[in-house]
Amino acid sequence: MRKYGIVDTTFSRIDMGNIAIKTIKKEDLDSEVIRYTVPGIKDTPVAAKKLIEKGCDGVITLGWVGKTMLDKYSYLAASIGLITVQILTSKHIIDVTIHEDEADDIDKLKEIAIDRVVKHSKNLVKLIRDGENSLTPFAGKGLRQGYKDAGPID
Ligand code: RDL
Ligand code: RDL
Ligand code: RDL
Repeated sequence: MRKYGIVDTTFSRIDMGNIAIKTIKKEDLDSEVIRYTVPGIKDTPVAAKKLIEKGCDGVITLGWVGKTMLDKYSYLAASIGLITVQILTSKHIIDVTIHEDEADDIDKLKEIAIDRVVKHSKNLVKLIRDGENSLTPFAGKGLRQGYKDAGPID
């Protein structure tokens, strides 16, 4: 049985945790999912590390970044933290981030968020359950999360 960790935030304006749980449970029937909610993105690296220490094989973080420059600096710091935890633990942490300025319209933002969470939850399951070569058939295909695929350049 595989163990997946989900880290989400109270800062986020969409409950992405529920979407990730549903997707992972549907994709991997032999799985356990542990959820850890923190205030904001800068709190996600330690939460992810704690979930890995509790036995998670991989983690998905669900962050929401506000519109200001300060928010973007917070994201950069959080992202470097998440990469550091991955290097220290040799476990995948899939960083799902929604930037509030990706769309003006809240319905569009929601659509981006749902698409990105679902696609990256599936990516996490593939990497953890099916191993290092599981995404190789899709290499170079211009896949995108939150948007339509860009596609390959022939
Ligand atoms: O440790 C408490 C906070 O510092 C932490 O939760 C931060 O991640 C909160 N935060 C900011 O301070 C900020 O300027 C967040 C953002 N911007 C942001 O855009 N998204 C967040 N948190 O999730
Ligand atoms: O962990 C999941 C994603 O966060 C990770 O795969 C990122 O590298 C995806 N990504 C972005 O989030 C982004 O804003 C990528 C780019 N831009 C990019 O320009 N090239 C990428 N990934 O390969
Ligand atoms: O080509 C349009 C988008 O792919 C581009 O604007 C990306 O930077 C958008 N994006 C993010 O901002 C992000 O934080 C993406 C991801 N994460 C991601 O994980 N996958 C994407 N885009 O395809």
